[in-house]
Parts: sequence; structure tokens; C-alpha cells
Amino acid sequence: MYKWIMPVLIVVACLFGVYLLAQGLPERPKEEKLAEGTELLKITATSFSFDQTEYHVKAGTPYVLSFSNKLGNHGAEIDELGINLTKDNPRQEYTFDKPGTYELHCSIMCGQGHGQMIAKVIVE
Ligand SMILES: [Cu+2]
Repeated sequence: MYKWIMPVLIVVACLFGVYLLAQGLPERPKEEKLAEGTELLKITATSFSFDQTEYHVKAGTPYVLSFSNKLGNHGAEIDELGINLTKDNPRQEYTFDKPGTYELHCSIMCGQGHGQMIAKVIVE
């Protein structure tokens, strides 16, 4: 019963593959353009660290903060500045106006290494 179904599915899959090859694969999404004078600050989190221990930014320059998780579910929070980026809120426009060193830490209780997920944001 239904012995014919597997060969049919295989043929359909092959045809679909040929179709995709013929069409060319869809283009990768391009990096979005930022407004002129705006800089991008990318923060990537894994379990249990951020991709950099220090992020250097310039005071008075508008930034787009962009946060992503590479592994696990984390957040990036700077209490003093009222910034809290998470997977549901991964983007924020922000202009750092006071030079100084701010602590960036994970805002989601993510496990054993949570307490060590700390980096610095240095505003120059
Ligand atoms: Cu955490």
C-alpha cells in the first residue's frame, strides 16, 4: 500500500532541486544601510561571554546598537544608561553623550556563567 509514494517524493525533490539550481539561489540579505554619520555597535553574546571585553564608542556620535545571541539566550544591559537589548528588542538608537566607562552585563538569567557575562563600554 502506497509503495509508489517514496519514488514519487524522490522525483519531486529532484525536480525541485533542479528548479532551484536553474533559478539560482536567493541572494544573501545585505547589511542594512545606516543613516549618514551613524555608526553601528554590534554586540554578540554566547554562553557565557560577549564577543568583546571592551567596546569603544565615541561620545556625541549617534549609534545603532545591534544585539544578537550566537549561543544561548542573553541580554545586554547598561543600567546607568537605561539600555537593555534582548532577542525581542535587539536594536536601539543611542547617542552616548558622557565620556566614561560603563558596565555592560547580561540581563537574562542564562545559567552558571551569567555572573561573569560582563564587558565594558568605553565612551571616548
Ligand atoms: Cu545571563
